[in-house]
Amino acid sequence: MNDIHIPGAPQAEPPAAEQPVESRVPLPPKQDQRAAAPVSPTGAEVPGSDKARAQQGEYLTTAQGARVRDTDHSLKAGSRGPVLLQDHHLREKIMHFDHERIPERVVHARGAAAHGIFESYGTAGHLTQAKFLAEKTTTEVFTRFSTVLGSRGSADTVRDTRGFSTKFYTEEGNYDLVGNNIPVFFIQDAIKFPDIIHAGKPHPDREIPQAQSAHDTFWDFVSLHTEAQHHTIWNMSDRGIPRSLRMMEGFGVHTFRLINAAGESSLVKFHWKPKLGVHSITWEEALMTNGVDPDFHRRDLADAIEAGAFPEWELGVQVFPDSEDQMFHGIDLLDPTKFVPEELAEVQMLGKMTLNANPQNYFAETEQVAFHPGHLVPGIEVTNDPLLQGRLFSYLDTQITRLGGPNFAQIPINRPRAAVNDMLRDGYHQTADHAGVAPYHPNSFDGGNPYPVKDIEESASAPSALIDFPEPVSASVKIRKSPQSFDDHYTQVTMFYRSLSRTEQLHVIQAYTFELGKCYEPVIKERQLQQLTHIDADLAAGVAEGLGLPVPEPLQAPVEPEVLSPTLSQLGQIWPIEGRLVGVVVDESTHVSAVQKVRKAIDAQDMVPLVVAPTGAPLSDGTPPQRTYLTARSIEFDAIVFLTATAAGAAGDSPDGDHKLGDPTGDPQVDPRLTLMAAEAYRHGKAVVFPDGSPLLSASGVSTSAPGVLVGTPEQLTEELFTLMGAHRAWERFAA
Ligand code: HDE
Repeated sequence: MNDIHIPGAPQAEPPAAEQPVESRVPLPPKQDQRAAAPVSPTGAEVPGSDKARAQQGEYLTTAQGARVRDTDHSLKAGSRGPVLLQDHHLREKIMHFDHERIPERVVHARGAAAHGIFESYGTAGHLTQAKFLAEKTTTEVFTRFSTVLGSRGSADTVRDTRGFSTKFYTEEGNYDLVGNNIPVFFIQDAIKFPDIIHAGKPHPDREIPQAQSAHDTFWDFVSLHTEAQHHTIWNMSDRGIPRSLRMMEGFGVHTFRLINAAGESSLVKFHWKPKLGVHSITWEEALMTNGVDPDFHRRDLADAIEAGAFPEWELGVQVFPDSEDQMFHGIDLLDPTKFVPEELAEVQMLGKMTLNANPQNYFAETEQVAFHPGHLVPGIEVTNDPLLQGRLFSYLDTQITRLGGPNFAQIPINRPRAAVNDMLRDGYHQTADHAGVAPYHPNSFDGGNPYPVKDIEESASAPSALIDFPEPVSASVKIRKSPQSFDDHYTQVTMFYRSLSRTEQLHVIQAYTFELGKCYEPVIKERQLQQLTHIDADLAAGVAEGLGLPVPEPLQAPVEPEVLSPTLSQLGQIWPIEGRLVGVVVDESTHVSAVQKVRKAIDAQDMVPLVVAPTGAPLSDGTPPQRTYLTARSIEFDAIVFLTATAAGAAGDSPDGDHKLGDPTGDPQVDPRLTLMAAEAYRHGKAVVFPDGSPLLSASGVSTSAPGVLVGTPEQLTEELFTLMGAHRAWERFAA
């Protein structure tokens, strides 16, 4: 019964059991994968080059193309003799291997990416002349998601901000929207970026902890540098532990300027809205996931795309008049620690992004992609946000070290689909073979080419070109200072906390308590508690109680926010469930017909059923289990259907083979691994289905009357299960 495609197969064709001994045409790439587009370093289309640039040959060669007879033995003076220096193949192979790694990104090192398309609704013409937004067009994109603090090999479900960067390969040049899943930032001025990152990264002496903010230096910085409190509370909220990269919002964070064909300017903030809604996991689940499946988000994205459940986001903007003071409802639009609640300015949708292909090669695409907020197209401009201004320097500069020189725009994934006539020449890793003798302007040798637009056309019909918007700059003095309007560090933090549901507020309290509980220095905890008293008394009291510390007297009382923003809450709606994972747990007593019925019902919802069986042996109809009681853990599943009438383990299983079996609690007749799975899914708020009278219920202590617990004939309960899953979790299970 292999009728349901389970994502995650490593190859297009299963490998042969024996080592092949005849050369053959290489396997095609997997159906769900796509490489960077086959364009030349100067943006020209190169027919057929997609095939040509992959290694196609049936015979192993050296880097110079000479066929190799043997790659398993070095050339030696006799079979027991020393290795000969003349073995070019050996030296070339090892030399290249020695240099396979490049420096990881100093921030956002761990990432996962996908190719896709952006379809604009053609509704933005009144705002911008950028063609990919103003007209109804389709533009290819490449999107990379990331965590911020961890190294490239760190785990996915850490508590952190997520990067959300999209490269639009527009006909007017590449446009990069380099954002995060949180709409505000830690700092107001780029000059503080090394400080916040040094504070968040592992301690320089022992290089721990990895990929975490739960340590003294992070809390030292944010409790002293109070503008960081806003971003920090978002991190402490459920936004810091997303269920999936597919279930995150994205934000441009800064205010940008759009300019329309009439030269009129508007200020905007960019938003990505996920079709699947914004969802998170619980903190305990996140911690477990980091051990059980550190690649959880990366796998989830790739599997969903492979399964055809293509993730989608709508791109929208909040629009503000480009007024002289650049304020909106008292919010300074140049302050990146503030956002504008959607209740004050609705998000106007401009188009939709669909991620529909996985990268063909992680290094070539996901690792080598180079984003930059300064990669703009005509009609999109930056503002004077001091954080954004600093970024405009950093992203070019960082690639010199990371990608080894100034020609990183020529790496296939970074190549524009527009003609490139940049007159930039030579340098490390130059792959273009430039013709002409006059790479300078003006010239009279190469026919004067290439021309800046202004030198040949000044008319309205001139080709589009980047715009330097003539924004007035008031007479001023050189000064190292932020404007006074950047001074309020707490009101929006209070607004954020009070806009959350009680369930979410309790998660925030738990998160602060956990993180501060991991700090060693009492003064750090006390100082941060003091900060919390400026945000909300209930929050400060909750955290102080968990830490066992007295609540400090607030130095300034929290300011009652003028508006709350209920759209900040993730709870209370029903969302699509496609691409989610459902565990289907079987035991010796399970009828295969029930398994097939449940699998089909799940598959029909574009979700993935993963069969969990006592061992890896196929079921009686040949269906292969995807997990066993040994390999499965509840964290992988959004919901679990137990088809286990007895829930007894397989004969002969012993704690020597799986220590989970040695759990002395529960019912001795029930396999402790199923008890554990049921109890975990229950306490993580997941929907769970049990057969009538299953001893698993009492063994795991799950109450049949609890919200989200379904008991009966599992095959008949799938519709009810799917409805529950649409709400993501049964949070009301824990309502006080
Ligand atoms: Fe970045 N950031 N950043 N950042 N950032 C980088 O660029 C930097 C900031 C963001 O998937 C680096 O190519 C400075 C805000 C994302 O490849 C580096 C400042 C936002 C990514 C850099 C900021 C971001 C980066 C490291 C303060 C959200 C990953 C490697 C002024 C709006 C992009 C690289 C990818 C990456 C510098 C602040 C988002 C060092 C100096 C605010 C999503 O250049």
